[in-house]
Parts: sequence; structure tokens; C-alpha cells
Amino acid sequence: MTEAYTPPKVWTWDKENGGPFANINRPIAGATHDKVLPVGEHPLQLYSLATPNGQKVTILLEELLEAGVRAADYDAWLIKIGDGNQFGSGFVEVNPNSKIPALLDRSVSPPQRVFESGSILLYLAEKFGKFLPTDPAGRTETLNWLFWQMGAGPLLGGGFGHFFAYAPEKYEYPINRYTMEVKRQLDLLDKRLADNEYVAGAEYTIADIAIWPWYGGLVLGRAYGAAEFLDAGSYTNLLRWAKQIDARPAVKRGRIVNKVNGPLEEQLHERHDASDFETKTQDKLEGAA
Ligand SMILES: N[C@@H](CCC(=O)N[C@@H](CS)C(=O)NCC(=O)O)C(=O)O
Repeated sequence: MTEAYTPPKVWTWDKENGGPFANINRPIAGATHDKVLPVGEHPLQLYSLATPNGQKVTILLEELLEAGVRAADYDAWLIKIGDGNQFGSGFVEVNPNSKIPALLDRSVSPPQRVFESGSILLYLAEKFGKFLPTDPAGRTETLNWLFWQMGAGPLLGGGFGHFFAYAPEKYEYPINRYTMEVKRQLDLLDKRLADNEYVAGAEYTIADIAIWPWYGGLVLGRAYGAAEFLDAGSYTNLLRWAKQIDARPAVKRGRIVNKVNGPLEEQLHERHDASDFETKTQDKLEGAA
């Protein structure tokens, strides 16, 4: 048993508090260094990394392109959060919260910054009139689930994932607490998907695009090595939906943009052109070197 912790009267910043994020976690906001962001030729400039929050945006952009929306072409620049790139001055101008994903829309004047993955999904869906139903009931149900994900996700990532996979030691109390909540969330989605093809109903929407990288990734065994612990196979409707979305060509592309881990053929560090999926994945680049 780890000794119980007695909090001091006033918390102070202990830079040596351990864990894999110790070098990037800080109790203060703002830039740590000057760094101008690169800008490519497309109107949409994305600064990101292929975590589930980052994948939401690249999946939607690839879905828009797949649907024939050519104005959704984009440059995806890599932001290495482990190296602190999110604290560069240029990034902080696009997202003062210093977290990926961050988008700059240069097709409007002045350029519009968009941060928070949910806000980016809504912005792009409205800008291009896709993946968000226009009837009030369908739109509201889509937004219900989109905002549900934005609230629920941190309990899965920052709560369960952190204590199950990343904390320097395994502690029973937080693992139990967050497992209880995550299994409740999985059951909620499983029940919803028993009678509905997609999360918001009959249509594939930004609600699916927000939820899939987190909850689809979890039940497909791609997150935290936790599928067995959570008995993921028992959520059969959720698994059916996760596999269905995993098979979409745009999802296959979107999930590997800005990815820097896993099989080399699933790593496209930066995306500036549709052809990059054929020629610039790491297996191709490292094979040519
Ligand atoms: N609510 C934000 C969360 C974004 C977020 O937590 N991003 C993480 C990666 S998934 C990040 O950039 N972390 C870097 C840091 O905390 O310094 C969103 O959905 O956009």
C-alpha cells in the first residue's frame, strides 16, 4: 500500500513528480519560447498529432475530401507534444490552451483560429454543410452526442487511461473509480448502438467522428492495452459500429495523419497532398533512405 498523502496548506510545483508527462505538465499557461508556425499552400492549416483528439479532425477532413469537398484540402503539420511544441509562440496564438488539435482557416479574412476538437468538428461541418444534419431534431441529437464525448472523454483518457497505463504506480482507488465510469460509458454507447446504426441515428455524423477515435479505439484494442481488462468483447453493438467505421477509406487515411508510433505504414508524419498516403508514409520514406 502506498502511504496516504496529506496535502500541504498551499500546493507548490514539484518538477520531479514523475510519470511520462512530467516534462510537459506545468501549472501555468502561455508560450515558453518563440517559434513561428509553418504555413502550407492549402486554405486549412492543421497543427496536430494523431492522438484520439487529433484523429477526430483528420478523419473529418478526409471524409470531406472523400465526399468531394475540394475546399477541405489541408496541410497537417506535426506538433510533438512530448517535446513541448505546443508551448511555441505561434502555436499559442492559434490555441492559447496549448493543446492539439489547432486549426487555422486562411480562406477567410482575417484568418480564423479554431481550437478544441469539438469546436473544430462543428466549424468544419457547418462551413462545408456535411456530417451535421440540418433538421433541428437530427442536428440537436448530433450535438448532444458531440458534447457528451467532449465531457466524457477526459474521464476515459485523463482518468482511466492515465491511472491504468501511465501513472508511475498502479493505485487501486483511481483505477476502480475510473473503470466503473468507463464501463458505464461503454454500456451507454452499446445500448444506444443496439437500435441505431450510428450514434446520432441513421446518419453518420460528427458525433461518430468524435466518439470513434476514443471508444472505437478502446474496444478495437488500440488504447492503453485495456480491451481485455474492460471485457471489450462483451459490448457487441459498440464493436459492430467500431469495425464498420474502421473500414471507411477516409477513416483509414485520417487516423494515420500526424501519427508517430505503431507500424511504419500507419505513420504519415505530415500531410500536404492526397498523394502523401501513397508515397510519404514512414515505411516508404525509411525504405528509400
Ligand atoms: N479538450 C481538448 C483536449 C485536447 C488535448 O487534451 N490534447 C492533448 C493531446 S490529446 C495535448 O495536446 N496535450 C499536450 C499538453 O497537455 O501539454 C480538445 O478536445 O481539443
